[in-house]
Amino acid sequence: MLKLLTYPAALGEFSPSPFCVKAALLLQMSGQPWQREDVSDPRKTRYGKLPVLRAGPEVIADSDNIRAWLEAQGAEFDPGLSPRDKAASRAVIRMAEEHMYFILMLDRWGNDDVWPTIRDTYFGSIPPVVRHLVAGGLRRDILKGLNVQGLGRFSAEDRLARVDADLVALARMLDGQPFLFGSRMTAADASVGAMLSAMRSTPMATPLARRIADDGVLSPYVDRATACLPATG
Ligand SMILES: N[C@@H](CCC(=O)N[C@@H](CS)C(=O)NCC(=O)O)C(=O)O
Repeated sequence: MLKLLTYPAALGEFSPSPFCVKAALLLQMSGQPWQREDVSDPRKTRYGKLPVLRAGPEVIADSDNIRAWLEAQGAEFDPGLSPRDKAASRAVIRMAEEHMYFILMLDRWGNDDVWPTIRDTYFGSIPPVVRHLVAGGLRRDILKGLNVQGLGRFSAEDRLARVDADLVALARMLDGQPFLFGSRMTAADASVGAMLSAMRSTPMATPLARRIADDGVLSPYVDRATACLPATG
């Protein structure tokens, strides 16, 4: 049985990590039986990150590698898509994972109002004094990385304006159809649905979370894209 190593369920999500949610969606779409295995500390994994898939003796780290592995086993995530649509799918996936993701990180780790909830949710198993030290150090490292990436230098308002253009583009792509490329869920929906779902679940109803929750196209889309996931209990 395939095992998905994922961060535990939190914030009402299968996992607070959009990449773990993406991997879970790809597994569901592949039709292969799988189970979750909750991991809180990713440091011993190949890239020090989650998700990781265990398939017998094989260990596949990184959600894109998990996708490639499932495809090598016969899964088809984009059936019927033209070469042009497949190219657009690749671009949309990168927009979600390499732009929207950093906006999400800043909404969670860079917002002083949200941070205490994130800290106590992600690191709740660590006793309070150590938790504050460990989580605070990690937060500093993450914010340093986001500063180098560049979006960390934007104000919250400027970030929201920047990501709003992505959200408008996604809503236009969805225009009148259930999923990004038509009536069937494809690989792009696993990435984009997971990212929007994570953004919508950020506690304290940040302006970004509200922006998605209140969007008459995007919010029902998130529900559709994540509907096949096992209940978080
Ligand atoms: N490119 C990776 C990204 C995975 C990723 O960034 N995972 C984050 C959680 S959303 C993580 O485990 N971060 C731990 C760390 O950086 O220390 C993928 O697609 O799987």
